Amino acid sequence: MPNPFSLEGRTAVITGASRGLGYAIAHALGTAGATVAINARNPDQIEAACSDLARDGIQAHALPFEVADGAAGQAAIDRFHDETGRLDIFVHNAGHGMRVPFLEHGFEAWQSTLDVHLSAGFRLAQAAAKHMDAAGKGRIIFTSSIMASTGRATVPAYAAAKGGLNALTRSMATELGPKGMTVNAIAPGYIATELTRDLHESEFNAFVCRQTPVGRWGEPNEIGWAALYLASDAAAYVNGHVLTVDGGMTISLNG
Ligand code: GCO
Repeated sequence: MPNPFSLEGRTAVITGASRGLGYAIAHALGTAGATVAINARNPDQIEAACSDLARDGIQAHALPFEVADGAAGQAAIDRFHDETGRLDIFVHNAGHGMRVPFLEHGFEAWQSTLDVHLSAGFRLAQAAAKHMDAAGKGRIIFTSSIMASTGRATVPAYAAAKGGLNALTRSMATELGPKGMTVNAIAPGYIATELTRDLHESEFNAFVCRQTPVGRWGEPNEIGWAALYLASDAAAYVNGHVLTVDGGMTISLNG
C-alpha cells in the first residue's frame, strides 16, 4: 500500500511562508515530497526561506506578492501552475496580529485585517480551486485560530476574520467536495513564533502553560504536521473540518 502521507510529485502554494507557521507548513509539505511555492511580501525573506528549504532537500519556488493584492496573487498562482503543470495544495496562512481594545480599534485596522486574513483567503483559494477543478482534485487549507471560537480582549478584527475563515471552509467544502477537493482549516493555539514572542516573554506565558493541559506552548512544526495530514491522501475523507491544535487549551477549565 502506498504511503498515504507522501506528497511526492505534488505541488503546493503556501502564503505567508517565509517564517513562522507558514514556513513550518511549507517545510512539512516539502519533507513529504511536495514542490512548494513560498509566498511573502519580502523577496529577501523568501529567498532566505527557499535557501533553508533547499538545504533540507526541498524544492522551493519564490512567489512574492502582497496577498491583499488579489490580481497579483491570482497571476502568481496561475504562473506557478503553468510553470509546474499542476497545483495540488493551496494553504492560506498569511496574516498579521494586531492587539487593540475594541473601543480604540480603528476601522482601517479592522478592514486591513479582514482583507489579509479573510478576503485574500477567498480570492486566492478561488484562483487555486479553478485549477484544482480542472484536475478534478485538490486540497485547500486555511490557517484559522482558536480566537475564532473563544473570546479574548484586543483581537476583535483578527477573531472575526478567523471566524469567517471557518465559515468559508464549510461553505467551500460543501461546493468543492463533489469536484474532488477537500477544504479544511487549522486552528492553532499558542505557538511560539515571532508573532507571539511578546506574549511568550510576558506573564502571559505562565497563563498559557497553566491553561493548556499539555503544559506548554506549541511548536510551529506541530502545525506543519497537521497541515501535512490535511494535505495528504490520508485525510481524503476529512472535509469542512477545523482541526484545533492547541494542546487541549480550549476544551479545559483547569487554568
Ligand atoms: C493573541 C495571539 C493569538 C495567537 C493565535 C492563537 O493575541 O492572543 O496573538 O492571536 O497568535 O492566533 O491561535
